[in-house]
Formats: sequence, structure tokens, C-alpha cells
Amino acid sequence: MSVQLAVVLPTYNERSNIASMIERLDAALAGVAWEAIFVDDNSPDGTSDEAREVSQRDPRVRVIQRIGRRGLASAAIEGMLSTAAPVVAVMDADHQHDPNLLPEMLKAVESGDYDVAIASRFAEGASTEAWGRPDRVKASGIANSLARKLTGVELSDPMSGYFMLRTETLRADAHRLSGVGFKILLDIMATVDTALRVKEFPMHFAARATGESKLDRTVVFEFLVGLYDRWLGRIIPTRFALFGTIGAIGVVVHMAVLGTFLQIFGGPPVRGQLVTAFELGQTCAAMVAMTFNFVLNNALTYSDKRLTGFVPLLKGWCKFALTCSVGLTANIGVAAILVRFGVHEYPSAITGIIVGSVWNFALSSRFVWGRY
Ligand SMILES: Nc1nc2c(ncn2[C@@H]2O[C@H](COP(=O)(O)OP(=O)(O)O)[C@@H](O)[C@H]2O)c(=O)[nH]1
Ligand SMILES: [Mg+2]
Repeated sequence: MSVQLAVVLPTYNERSNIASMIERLDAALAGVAWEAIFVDDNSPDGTSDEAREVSQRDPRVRVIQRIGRRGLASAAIEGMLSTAAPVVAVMDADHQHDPNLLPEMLKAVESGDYDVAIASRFAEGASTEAWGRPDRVKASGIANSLARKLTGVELSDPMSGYFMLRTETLRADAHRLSGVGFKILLDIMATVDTALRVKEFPMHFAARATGESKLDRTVVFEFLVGLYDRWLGRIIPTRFALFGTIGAIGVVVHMAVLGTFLQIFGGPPVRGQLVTAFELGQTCAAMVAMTFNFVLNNALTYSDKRLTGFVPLLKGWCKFALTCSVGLTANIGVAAILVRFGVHEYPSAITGIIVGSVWNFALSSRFVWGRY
């Protein structure tokens, strides 16, 4: 029998949930020709190994192991594009989503009456009490209403991570999806031009079985980044915007350090002094600001390629410093040339800064966080 339904399960450190998840899928999907695809971002706990072991016993289980990448949305997209099944579902691998909803969702999509089936945490009849996370319930509520306003998607739970659709619907617009962040359903709904017919299924959202949430800490940040990406990401790329924002905060840090330094050590220059307080302060401030930028970019702009461990961080910092020195030279060079050609000093300075940061961004994304 040809495969009817693919269930995509993005995973990061879910080793202990894999085997039980497959057991539950097997029980829930009796009579359906299904396959399960774990898309694992090379989890340090060996989730991929565990999934391969399950796959040895049950060939309906497949594994995509991604190296050097992170991200729920891009994992879901890659999983959905990897199947020949006509219908595909995405769900969490941590048992928060009840697989017993799958047959009804499949019926709705297969009937042709609906394009998308969504398991909703907030539809009539759904519940989130068992989740045990009133803080996240509240955050999801706010994010949902914001998302509804900004994208015009009218759903009770556009941030749900549990949904099903025909693979051809996805493939038609896959190249236009942003793949940034974690809210893949919202991305799909906001991207496709035709109005999708949606059926919502109230679900009882459970507590995670074992392991810990990956989204707790970054959920708000990722959400904002995702919204930005939808809005302006095509004009100014999201990563560059983040890089630039962090750079701008870096300038504030620089000034604060320099100001403090001059407050303490400032005063008229002493005769015979080798370096002035300003020169020393400027140097310290630049080092602090650069380190600050490096740390923030590592944590936020490149959260998916984050460097960890002392040696990689030190190496990364040295490369970043080197990159910044090239950018600084470009910055000063361009500004100086413009001034010589009679351009006013301020626009020249700003042009220099823009050229320098584009340069820094291009080089550092490649040499510090990229692969070469
Ligand atoms: N491949 C992949 N899966 C992820 C990533 N982050 C989270 N997941 C998986 O996505 C699902 C939902 O994530 P979870 O941490 O439970 O988020 P929460 O339910 O919102 O707290 C789980 O199966 C995670 O293992 C990621 O960066 N890459
Ligand atoms: Mg979860």
C-alpha cells in the first residue's frame, strides 16, 4: 500500500521520547499507511542514533540528521519536503500533542473539503491546564492575537505546532517560506495566496513527557524576529538588521565606557605622558563594545550556529576582532574620500559606518559563524 500520511517530528534532545512516540503513532494510526520522519538537528543527547535504532525495527520510521543547523521551522519544512506521501502532519516529539487526533485530521484533509487541519490549544473544547504552564498559555494568547492582527490570519491558534495539510499545497509555496523561527504554520498561512480552508480540532495540550522545552527562553525573541522577517525581511535581511541593531547598541556601550573612563582618569594631559586618557579610554571602550557585540551576535543573530566552549569562543572573538578592524578601515577610508570630494562630514561619516557594517556583516557571517 502506498504511503498515505507522513508525520514530521522535529527533534532537539528528545532521545527518551522517540520510541514511545512511535508506539503511540502506531496505535493511533491503525489502518493508515503512515511514515514518521524525525528531523533532528544533531542533538547532543543522541536523538538521531535512537531514531535510527527504532527505524531498524520499523522501516516506516526515517531520520534526517542535520549538521550545523538549528531551527524548528526549517526542520519542519525539510521534513515535509522529504516525503512522497500526499498528506503530511507536523507535531512535537515530546508527547504534548495527542496522536489520537491524527485520523480525524486526515479524514478532513483527504475528504477534499479542507486544505489544512489544525489542532488548536484555544478552540472551543480545548484545554491547556495539563500543560502546567500558565505563563506560556498567557504568552501564547498575546502572541496569537498579535499574529492575527498583523497577518490577517483568522485562527484560534495560529501558533500551533500541530497541523496537517496536503504536501502539494506546501510544495507550491515552499520556496517563499521564510523558515526563520519556530512558527511554521503562521508562516504557511501568511505566505500562500489562495485562502486555505481550515478545520480546527480542539486539543488537550499535555505537559511534555521528558526533557525540557527548547522554546521557553527564546520564544518571545524568536516571535518578534519571525514577525520582522515576514514584514521587512525581504528589504533588509533579518540577520543584517539584527547585526546592525546590535552594532548600534554597541555604540552606546562604547560611549558609556569611554565616558566613565574619562570621568575617572580624565583631566588635562600630563607632560611627558605616553598615551592620553582619551586614547586609553577609546581603546578600552572599543574592546568592550566589540566583545559585547560579539557575545550578543553569537547568542541572537547566530543562535542557530552559536559557538560554545572556551576555545571556539576565543577563536571566534579573534576572528570577529580581525573582521571589525577591516570594517573600520573601510569605514574611515570611505568617509575620508567622501569628505575630500566635498561631501558634508555627517553624511560622509554615516556612509562610512554603513559601508563598514555591511563589510563586517559579510565577513563575519562567513568567517566567524559560517563555514568556509
Ligand atoms: N530539529 C529541531 N527541532 C527542534 C528545535 N527546537 C525545538 N525542536 C523540537 O520542536 C518540538 C517543540 O519544541 P519544545 O521545546 O517542546 O517547545 P514548546 O513545546 O513550545 O516548549 C520538540 O519536538 C523539540 O524537540 C530545533 O532547533 N531543531
Ligand atoms: Mg513541547
